[in-house]
Amino acid sequence: MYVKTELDGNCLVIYITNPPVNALSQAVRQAVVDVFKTVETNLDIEAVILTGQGRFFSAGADIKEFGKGDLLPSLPDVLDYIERCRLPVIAALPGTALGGGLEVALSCRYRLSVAAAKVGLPEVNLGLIPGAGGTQRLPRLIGMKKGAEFVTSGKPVGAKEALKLGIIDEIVETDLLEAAKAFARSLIGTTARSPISKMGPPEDWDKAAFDALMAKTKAKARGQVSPIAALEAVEAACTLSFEDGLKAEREIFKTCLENPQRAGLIHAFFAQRQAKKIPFLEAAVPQDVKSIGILGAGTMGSGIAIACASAGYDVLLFDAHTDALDKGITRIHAAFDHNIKTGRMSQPAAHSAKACVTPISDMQDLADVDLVIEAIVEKMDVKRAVFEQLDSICKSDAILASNTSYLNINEIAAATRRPDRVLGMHFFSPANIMKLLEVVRTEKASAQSLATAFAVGAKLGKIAVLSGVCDGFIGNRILKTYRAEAEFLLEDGALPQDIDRVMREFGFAMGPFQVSDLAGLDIAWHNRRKEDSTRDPNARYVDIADKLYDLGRFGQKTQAGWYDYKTGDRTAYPSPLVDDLVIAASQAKNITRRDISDTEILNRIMEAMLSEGRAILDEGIALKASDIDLVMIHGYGFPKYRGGLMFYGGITDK
Ligand code: T1G
Repeated sequence: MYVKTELDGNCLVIYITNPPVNALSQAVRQAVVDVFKTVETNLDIEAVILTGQGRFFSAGADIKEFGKGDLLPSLPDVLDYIERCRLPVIAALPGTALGGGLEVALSCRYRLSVAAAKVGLPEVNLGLIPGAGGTQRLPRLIGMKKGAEFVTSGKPVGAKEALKLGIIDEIVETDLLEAAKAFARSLIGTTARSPISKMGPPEDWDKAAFDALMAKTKAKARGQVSPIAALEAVEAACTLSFEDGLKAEREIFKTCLENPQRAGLIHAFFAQRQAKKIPFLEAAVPQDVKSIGILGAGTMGSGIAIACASAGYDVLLFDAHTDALDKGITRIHAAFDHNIKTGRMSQPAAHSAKACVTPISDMQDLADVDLVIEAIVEKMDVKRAVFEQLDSICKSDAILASNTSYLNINEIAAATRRPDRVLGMHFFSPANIMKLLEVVRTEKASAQSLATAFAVGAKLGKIAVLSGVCDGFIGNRILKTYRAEAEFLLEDGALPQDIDRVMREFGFAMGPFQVSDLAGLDIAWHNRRKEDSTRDPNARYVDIADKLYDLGRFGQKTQAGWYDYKTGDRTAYPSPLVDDLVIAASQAKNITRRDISDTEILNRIMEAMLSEGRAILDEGIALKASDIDLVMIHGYGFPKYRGGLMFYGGITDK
């Protein structure tokens, strides 16, 4: 099929038909070219509309084809047929047009869309740039600045914004195709407007502004190539003829195609869609969840409440301490007010989300909630007691989830008479921002309970990954090895600022010691004390962080930790005191310090994490290597363009 056509009198409607998203595969491209060849010869056709079957116009090129060589006709070839057609082609967008999908629409003479349509050029998210004229046509249509923003951010805009920018010509509130046919017929016998390719270069071209934008983009890219490449293509649109600009774009596109970052980012794209495909959950029907009880109004609990209320759930926020509850509600309202200020949320949306959150101080009020998410103190005895209470308060089919970051949820489940409905939903702070959610599968959790947690995670806009029960589940367990190896490297000869620099150059936003200073050395110290009784006495233990704690150096909060800080300045300054402490620690263990290369730093840290990732796979804690990649990317800042920890280590799902 790939393309369906309908001749309504003198008007030909061409439907791109490649479910589920009308990806522009080679077969689709060939079919479109074939149709346009007939348009050239069939003179009964006096108007042409190009649209998409279903809820998408097109999600762009078929991502599965990348890396498989040139499959002709190329998309630019297809756009040539559309743009050179003897009749002006009208694009009718029944929904989203992304990447090559928008490029197809831009090669049409006019663009009509439904109000719900979105348009964007997300190629940079795949390590690519628009490769079919998007970087040349869009800046001509909407200007250099707006065009550059489109291609470097990869963010789509809605129909209203697209209309304002001039990307679409009309938002149709009635029947899209009827309106498009009427529009197309109105052009018969008239001189339609010139194609975008005949428009002059962007009128707002400004070399200085462009250079400033390039500098900003480079700083933000943290080693990712595609946003910078996309800007270079936009510069070609501003300084070269359309034909030469198209050639420049194609060369830049091919360079990105060959860059390993493209494979990494596309791996991460498909990994995200594979994570929710869990064989033993396929037949499970998630329970309906409308109301969620959240226990604990601290940072995590209020963050989870913000996420749930933003998704439209009714939220009962419980805390045993009134002042904590008040603080939690204040934090929640402040977050929604901030969302209004930053334009993340409309005023009505933020106000209705605020109204979804009801503070309660009596657990009995949780009797009718569909799901409880517990986010109280990380103490097993307290959690077990609370779950026992919940078990007697909540309705029999309510699911009870713990947000614990490492405690054994099987033990928590054992405190209830409903272990089939007890599981983990491990959010990452700040829970209303971080995308990752580890759904922790206890021994007795039912498929329906797990499917319900995944469904809630999807509605929250989270990337949910299934984890088994172990200390630290997937992410924190790997993070522990990362931190341990970093501290071994300190004793062996490196300094915190060396290690952090290497990890930032690899693509992390921050190195492990900067992260520690942000998270608080006191929290980590308390966690280590809890492990003292069970720690293997023969395991290598580095006590430098303990010494920092003893000195009251808890990190940014005390303006001193692994680094020194100045008031009002979050810059991490290497600390001579810490360097001395590190050197003394090596001496105390008779370790002869040596120069450690950047390569050794990176390889030892990566190998420590990979070894733990392999163990997590072998133990079945994670179902797939790509799940581990998602956890490290979306929970711990592993650079997405490297595809994630396991992909970087050459370990992929069979
Ligand atoms: N190619 C191939 N498969 C795709 C696809 C694509 N472009 N987009 C989605 N899919 C699959 C996806 O893997 C999943 O498969 C199913 O469709 C539903 O997707 C030349 C070079 C459109 C917003 O980057 O952002 O054009 O798991 O679960 O949540 O210049 O899909 O069912 O087997 O995500 O409703 C640029 C990528 C390509 C858009 C829909 N385009 N897609 O979200 O469904 S490069 C993109 C998305 C390009 C040109 C350049 C989203 C969506 P399965 P889904 P959704």
